[in-house]
Amino acid sequence: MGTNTNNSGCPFASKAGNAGETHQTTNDRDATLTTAQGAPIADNQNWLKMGNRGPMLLEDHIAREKIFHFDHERIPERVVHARGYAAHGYFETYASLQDTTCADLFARAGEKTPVFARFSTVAGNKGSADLARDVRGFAVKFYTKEGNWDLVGNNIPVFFIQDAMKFPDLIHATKAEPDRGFPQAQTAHDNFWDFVSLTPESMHMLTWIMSDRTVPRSLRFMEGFGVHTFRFLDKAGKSTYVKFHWKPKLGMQSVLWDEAVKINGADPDFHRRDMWNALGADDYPEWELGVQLFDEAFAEKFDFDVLDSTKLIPEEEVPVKPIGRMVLDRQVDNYFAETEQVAFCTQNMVRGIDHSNDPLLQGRNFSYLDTQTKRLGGPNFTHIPINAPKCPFSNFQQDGHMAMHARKGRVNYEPNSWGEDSGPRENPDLGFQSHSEPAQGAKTRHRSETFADHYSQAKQFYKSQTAIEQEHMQSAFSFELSKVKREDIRERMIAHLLNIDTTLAEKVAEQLGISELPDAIKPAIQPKDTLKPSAALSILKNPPGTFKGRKVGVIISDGTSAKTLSNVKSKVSEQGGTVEIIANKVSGLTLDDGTSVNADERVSGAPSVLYDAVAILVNPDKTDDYFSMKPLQDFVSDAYHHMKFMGFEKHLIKPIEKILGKEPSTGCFIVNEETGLDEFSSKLKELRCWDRA
Ligand code: HDE
Repeated sequence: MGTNTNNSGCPFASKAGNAGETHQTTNDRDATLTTAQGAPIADNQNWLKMGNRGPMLLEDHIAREKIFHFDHERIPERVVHARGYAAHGYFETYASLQDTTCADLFARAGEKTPVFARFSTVAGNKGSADLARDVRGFAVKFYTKEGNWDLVGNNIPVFFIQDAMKFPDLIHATKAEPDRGFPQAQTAHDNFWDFVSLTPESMHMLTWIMSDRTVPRSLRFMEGFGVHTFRFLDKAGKSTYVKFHWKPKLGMQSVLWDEAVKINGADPDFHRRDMWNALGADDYPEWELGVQLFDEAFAEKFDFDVLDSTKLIPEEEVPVKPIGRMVLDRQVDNYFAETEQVAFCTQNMVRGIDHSNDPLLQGRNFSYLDTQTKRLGGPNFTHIPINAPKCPFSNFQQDGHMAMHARKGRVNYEPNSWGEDSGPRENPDLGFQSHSEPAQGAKTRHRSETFADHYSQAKQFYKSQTAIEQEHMQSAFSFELSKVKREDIRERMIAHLLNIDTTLAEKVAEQLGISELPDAIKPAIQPKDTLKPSAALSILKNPPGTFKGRKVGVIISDGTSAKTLSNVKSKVSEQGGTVEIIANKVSGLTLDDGTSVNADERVSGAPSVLYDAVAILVNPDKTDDYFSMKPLQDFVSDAYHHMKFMGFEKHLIKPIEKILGKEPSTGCFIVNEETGLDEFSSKLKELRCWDRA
């Protein structure tokens, strides 16, 4: 391919516009730019004109085709979960589950099934920031040998509502208010809190979304849940109830709210960048898939209705049994083709897995197919490669928009009697079987009484958190409700919180300035005080015990000790983490031994909220320059107040003290070439120095 300016050698250059514009030309047919019809294009810079200065001619079919296609580049974004990020990988089965399910993907130990996993926020539009306080979608498409199975879950095990009928209201109330078109990606507004405070079944979910679960540090550090109760069916049709759990191998971790707010400004793509970089560095995220299995007898005895999606089954009551692992090991080739066009559907089921009568799940089974048809423009979205099964498939469906698979021959129906060319047939042995559940009753729009307890598990969730996590929840409720302008809505919420935990209600009321507590809302049925705290519900009670996948931000300057820098890098790497270099310029830094290094970021572009821990190795000669920079002062102050482990050289104590207004102490380490680094690096796996709080 040749690069010619329009004044030098390109045959069309003389006709072209601005001097200095670049025409990249070729003589190779295979490398030739063509129209969508395959016709070679000679000039991709200039619309056909009458004379050099116009007018432009509508007859230019090449320019019109280009612009027409551009005009149609967008498809409707998802109504919910618009902002998402996805990756390819595989699921590996640990052991045969054939005694419980005949699902083929679980039939053989070591079997690997390709997967595509998409993580998302719910409320924001496609361009919103990653660190919104929000539930994260956790959707996995398994391309099994017996068809696609989609497990379309969230990173929270319960949901806001019990019945699909209420979903449009929930989402309308959550998203931007219709008159003003804001707020974006936030529940901190009147409509949301008005709706949920009139919807007691939301209370359990509210405690989760006001917890640290909704500000994950990385998509790689969060759990996932199928939420609903599903069924496993064995070959004989015997049913076992199942709840699905994804457990991240790197453990759970969240950011503080103050960090989330600042990350959204500093790097709105924080989560997707983290995932992209991890995959690019062959640091593959991994989750274990676990199941809680139980039978009808347990379901009958359990305190709550297992068909109610606002309830969970504590792991202490039914342990999560690991059945396989998912490894994500490949970035997408094209974001639109894969991440945007992937069409998850809860009704994509395979033999051996079945729905339960959960009224939320059954409503979803209608919604997803409907939404994909609208979003992707017709019923043939399964022909798009990311949605197509990877196993053989064959049926008599035909035509429709963008049909890609056309059956050859005369037959497009069955039964038929066309012999060899007669097409596919039913297979009772391999085909999907529904659980043959007896059903009877009057048609009714009633909600079962077994769904009526809206507070007990909310109480249990709050009780299960550490004191730090409880404080975060109090602040989150106060933050959100302080953005609500109507006092009666705020008070209504306090009246609900009184049914969950008195201290929680009092603290939030105090932080909002409500001096007189309202009466508690009268519950439909009395909440239980007897549910035991469940450690599995807390993030901090389950520390990862590793720094793997995490990052230290290291500030250096000209003259920084090459040895100390290299030792910091190797110590962090021993802990499984990585280092990012930050300086006052991105290239041409010279260390004390004369070696030249580049930085990954400038100080002004890399606030400490982007890192899990920090080290500051600024040379004494450069200390005044660096410490007079406001971004550096914020870096230090935030790192300290966000309770990050900090390592710095001895001469930096004074300038740091000046910023903090006190001596840096707990969780701070004096490091140099020889000493301090072991102490600093061995602390990293604790992730945060909570003692400093
Ligand atoms: Fe969804 N949901 N949802 N949802 N949902 C969608 O489908 C819906 C619910 C979830 O990465 C939509 O493709 C209804 C629960 C995820 O592409 C839509 C109800 C859970 C994703 C839809 C629910 C989810 C969606 C929008 C109440 C957790 C993103 C675009 C009955 C278990 C999947 C689309 C992806 C997406 C409907 C409730 C998870 C409109 C009607 C509960 C992870 O079909």
